[in-house]
Amino acid sequence: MFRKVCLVALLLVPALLHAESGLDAWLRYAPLKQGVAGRYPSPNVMPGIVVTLGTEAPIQSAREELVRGIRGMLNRELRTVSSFEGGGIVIGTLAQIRAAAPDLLPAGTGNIGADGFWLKTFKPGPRGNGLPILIVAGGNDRGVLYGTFALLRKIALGESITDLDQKETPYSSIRWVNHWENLDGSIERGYGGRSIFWENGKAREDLSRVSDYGRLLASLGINGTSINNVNADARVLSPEFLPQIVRVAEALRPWGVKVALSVDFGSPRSVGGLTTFDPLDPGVITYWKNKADEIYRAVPDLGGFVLKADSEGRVGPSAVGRTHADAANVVARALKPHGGFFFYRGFVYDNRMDWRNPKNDRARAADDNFRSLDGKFDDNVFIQIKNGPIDFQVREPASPLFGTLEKTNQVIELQITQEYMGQGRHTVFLVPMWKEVLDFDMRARPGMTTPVKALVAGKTFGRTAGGMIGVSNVGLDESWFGNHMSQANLYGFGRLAWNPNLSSKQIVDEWTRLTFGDDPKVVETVNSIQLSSWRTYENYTGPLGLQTLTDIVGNHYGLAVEASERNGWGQWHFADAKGVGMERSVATGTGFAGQYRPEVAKMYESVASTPDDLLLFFHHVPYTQKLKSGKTVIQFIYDSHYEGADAVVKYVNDWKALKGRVDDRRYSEVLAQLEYQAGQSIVWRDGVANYFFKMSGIADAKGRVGNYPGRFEAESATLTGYAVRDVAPPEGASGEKAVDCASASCTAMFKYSGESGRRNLTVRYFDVNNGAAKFRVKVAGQLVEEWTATDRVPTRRIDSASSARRIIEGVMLRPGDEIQIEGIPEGSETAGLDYIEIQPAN
Ligand code: GCW
Repeated sequence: MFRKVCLVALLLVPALLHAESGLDAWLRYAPLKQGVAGRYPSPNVMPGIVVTLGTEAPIQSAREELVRGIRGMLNRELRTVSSFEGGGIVIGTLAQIRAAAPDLLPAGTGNIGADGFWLKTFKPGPRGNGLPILIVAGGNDRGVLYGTFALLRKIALGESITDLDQKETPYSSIRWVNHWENLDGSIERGYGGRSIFWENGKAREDLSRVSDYGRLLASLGINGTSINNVNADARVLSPEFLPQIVRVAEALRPWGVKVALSVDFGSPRSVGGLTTFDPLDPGVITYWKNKADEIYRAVPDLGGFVLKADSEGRVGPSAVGRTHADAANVVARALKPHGGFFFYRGFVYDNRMDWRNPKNDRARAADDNFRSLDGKFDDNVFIQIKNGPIDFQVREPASPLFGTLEKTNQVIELQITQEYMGQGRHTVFLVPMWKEVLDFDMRARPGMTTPVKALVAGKTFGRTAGGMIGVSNVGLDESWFGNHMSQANLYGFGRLAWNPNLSSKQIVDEWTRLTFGDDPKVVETVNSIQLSSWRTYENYTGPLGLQTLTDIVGNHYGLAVEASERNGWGQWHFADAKGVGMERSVATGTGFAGQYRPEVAKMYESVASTPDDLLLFFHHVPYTQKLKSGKTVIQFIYDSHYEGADAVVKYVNDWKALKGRVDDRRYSEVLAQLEYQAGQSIVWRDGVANYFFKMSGIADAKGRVGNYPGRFEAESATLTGYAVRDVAPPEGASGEKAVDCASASCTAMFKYSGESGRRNLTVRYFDVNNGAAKFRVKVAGQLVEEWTATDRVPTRRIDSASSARRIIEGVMLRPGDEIQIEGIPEGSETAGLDYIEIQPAN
């Protein structure tokens, strides 16, 4: 009997609970539950045959995907045929379907735009030999692939496919990702491991991950990708390298994804054997022409080039006295005969600006650089503009340049990789942020709404093309981003690029169901974490338009409120004893607000009409300035940081309630990530709040800042071997100090003086990435916990980024007990300690 029960129990264990790596992301095709699978009976609703018209690679991929998806979700094997005989799923371009079955889709039954698709069911009838016909028609071969993924998504979401008549065309034609990957396999601002494209200066031997990635991209309708860093290695243009590009292009071609190259503007001189890179020099013109011809001979469907010029040390036309238009057009003309596009990045600025000049403002740079050139660019040039005027900060206004350019093509650049957003260690769902920018009305044409999405798609001023580019930077990790939850950003980017009118809620809901299944509790929890996560991150980092407050001259990850100040990088917030914020009005500031069209400029010009969320981006105000809510700026800074940190604690608890509802592996990986984030959010909360407390001298009305019940600083413990040291910047450690150990082993001893009982003991220590120190915690002589600090956060110093915590639950403590922490350094890790906290156990 017992064995029988076990057997039945085993059979009932849902496939869901098996460990999942995240590799298939939202394309898992997990078996549908019986009730849901019953919506697709064969052959009446879901035919058992797939008729593939057309031999183009993307159409072949579509067929394979369909077979794979139906096998996974419905456990059925589709029969594949290549000519139309009767009922079945028919996949092909509209033209191919018309030719094969002229009476099914007579001419005049409507067209489908490029990359678009039409899903249409025909009821059983003579044409289908009494069986239904389900067509997946594409405007082109890519459209067939996109339609197939749309059909599979419907089934994965349990939606009806019985009366389909759904036509979709993408909102814009350019839906690309960029990769900042170096040829040695490292990735600039990548958090999911090494490059899927490159290793040791060549394309990887095994490009299967590139093909997996192409599949993910195609499922979203993404049709192009650049494959090397915009801080470009000139070697990509060398003849020897060409075969490497060919290989990557081959891996992506079946998925309808074109490749593009980031180029170095200095190439004519650095690798082309010329003495100059002046774009008007005849030799340089010929260089670019010959180069384009040569590359297109090897990769005829290359998407084009991307260029970062005159920015962060990259050479550009300014070095030879030419304009961005001169530079862009010469390269664009070389690409033009091949149908190639040239993406000229709008991220042009001076990183050596004098911070003492109150008129200087990095935010002005893009508009200052490109405004006078509007109309001077060829029609295959696109100015690629970051969403905000600075650099992917936690909140920025939309770049004014979107509203300025009328006679020039543009695309928006969004950052999927979370450079300033917790780098895959914090869950931050960026779709709500992107939507805020995409929906922002730039008031660029009288009498019209002109949201950024319409401007960048070229709709507002009738440009021929436009769209969205996302900096993706996935890596070899099975989760692609180093965090399962971060996959939602790539998904969301792709869905928005296809249709920016989708809501954040709709996007995340699809993603969650596809990624984690349709258990309502899972769906609700994951959706709510994702949808609130950007605000949460903003709350515990830099709210009110302060920007992220991270270490902008270092890892862009840890907390360093003043890293932005008194240097040339121009991300200043000018916090001083009296107030904070950068004055960017026309009347008394840098004039940045005046770069917007009049109605928007007027809104940002005054404190009264600037939205609270951007107040400190546009204005320098006293800490006592009242916000629209009636709260003062300083109190808002305090409150938001506590709210943010509390929210992450709630994420952890909410996630824990999903145990057994999500497969074990992803359950524990996401839990570890959220617990880490909760710990870091406290570091941020305390660091930022204390910084502003110290600066303003204004106490927290709720008495929390500087007052931490149950916290005992390591520097106040009885130390053996450990030495007290200042931490830089000071807000990186509680009490601005830490202890570290220069010998083989050190101890910090705390004497417990509270009441007897079980307590949770939190040890806040430092885990740098160049060593693996050990820690041992003893209470009254008994070992209660030991661990090794092996995390790999991006820092080698004792600072906020290396701040880590260990929570030891339910430790029995009696008055007089000694709590002893022993640190054993290893490598360059000095077993640093910040504090312990003793809290009642739940
Ligand atoms: O924000 C900066 C990043 C750089 C990046 C640059 C850019 C590729 O920190 O790593 O360089 O933006 O967008 O060009």
